[in-house]
Amino acid sequence: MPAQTRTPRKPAPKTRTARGQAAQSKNTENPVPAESAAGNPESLVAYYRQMMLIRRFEERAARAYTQSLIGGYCHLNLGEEATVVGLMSALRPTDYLFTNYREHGYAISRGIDPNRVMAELYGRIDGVSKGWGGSMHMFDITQRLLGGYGIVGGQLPLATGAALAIDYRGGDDVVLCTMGDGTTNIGAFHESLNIAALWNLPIVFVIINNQLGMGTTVEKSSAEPELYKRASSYRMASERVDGFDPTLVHDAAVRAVESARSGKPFLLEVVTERLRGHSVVDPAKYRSAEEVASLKEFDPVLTFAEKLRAGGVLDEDALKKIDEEAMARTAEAASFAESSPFPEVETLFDYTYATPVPNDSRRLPGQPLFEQAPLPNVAAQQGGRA
Ligand SMILES: Cc1ncc(C[n+]2csc(CCOP(=O)(O)OP(=O)(O)O)c2C)c(N)n1
Repeated sequence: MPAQTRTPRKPAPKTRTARGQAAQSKNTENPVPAESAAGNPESLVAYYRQMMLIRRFEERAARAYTQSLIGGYCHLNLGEEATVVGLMSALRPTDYLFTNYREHGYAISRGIDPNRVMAELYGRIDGVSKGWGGSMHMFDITQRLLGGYGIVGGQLPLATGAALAIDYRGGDDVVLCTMGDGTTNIGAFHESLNIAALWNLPIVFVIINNQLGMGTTVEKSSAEPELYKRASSYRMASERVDGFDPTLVHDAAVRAVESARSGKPFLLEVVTERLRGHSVVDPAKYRSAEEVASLKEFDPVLTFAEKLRAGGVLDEDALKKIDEEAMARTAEAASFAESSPFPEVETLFDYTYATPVPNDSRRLPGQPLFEQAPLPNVAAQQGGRA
């Protein structure tokens, strides 16, 4: 089979949106009222500070991976900083968050100590998941981050179930569940949206449309590339928003969260761009040199800094200071991670099963514990071959 090649994308439009597509669109099937997108200077600076922290944190994570300080898979939010910060700023602390494996920035923006996020990447006991989850499986009940999932679409039915639990118990919390554009072609996407709409569950499904599922474009993989329109099949309200400006993302997320809180689930599509490969080990050869060069235009940290400078919110010195603080905070997180011990192998099963299971790879949950039964005789089952 010939190697799969990508159709070169059209030259970048000036509006920094999905190429050739409208930046902000609504599904008029079930519209919700619009709000002002204007941000006050303090929140603009807070957004920028968070974005810069995520940027420097992810760059440091990439470096640590190449130094073998981080193992396993590692997917970064580089290019998605405005999207992450805008979304997280719309949640109450008691709302719930489910994400895919690209979640470091969400964990930080949700309020989890960057030291613990970095320690998890390093696989150390002070990590968010005590070192057993790694990059893709962060879980922190205190901040209501319910994972971090490596199976594409795996988080959607679980998030829908969490929304059902909220509804069943009569609370007014909301679940926000993020996914990539590629995930909208997984069966669980359709099953989850269908049941959420039928049962009026308090959930916002968010498509982080970075326009690529590994190396495949949305246009090549989705018969309806305007992904927010898929909500129409379920008579669900939906909206597409420009993910390069945190204030636009924030306002759209507030509308979506309000809708969900009033019992109307919502599908929000945020159009963004990932600046590097699918994971840190992907050289992204499916991108042309021309496209790589054009990515600078889509860098939300640079473009938002320019907006703040032009609007007189921050001058050059203030911007530089925020960057230096982000670098120092990231360096602190890296040294914290490096000095944290690795977990003991004996604790491997402690966080895997709800019932106690001896840490013995020959046993399975449900098998009698300890002395009651002999271990399965693997050698005998294999006809005597050990
Ligand atoms: C069920 C399943 N199929 C395939 C994979 C391999 N896989 C990992 S990430 C990925 C692409 C997903 O792309 P998208 O949903 O757009 O998310 P993004 O990586 O852009 O955040 C695939 C196919 C997987 N992890 N799970």
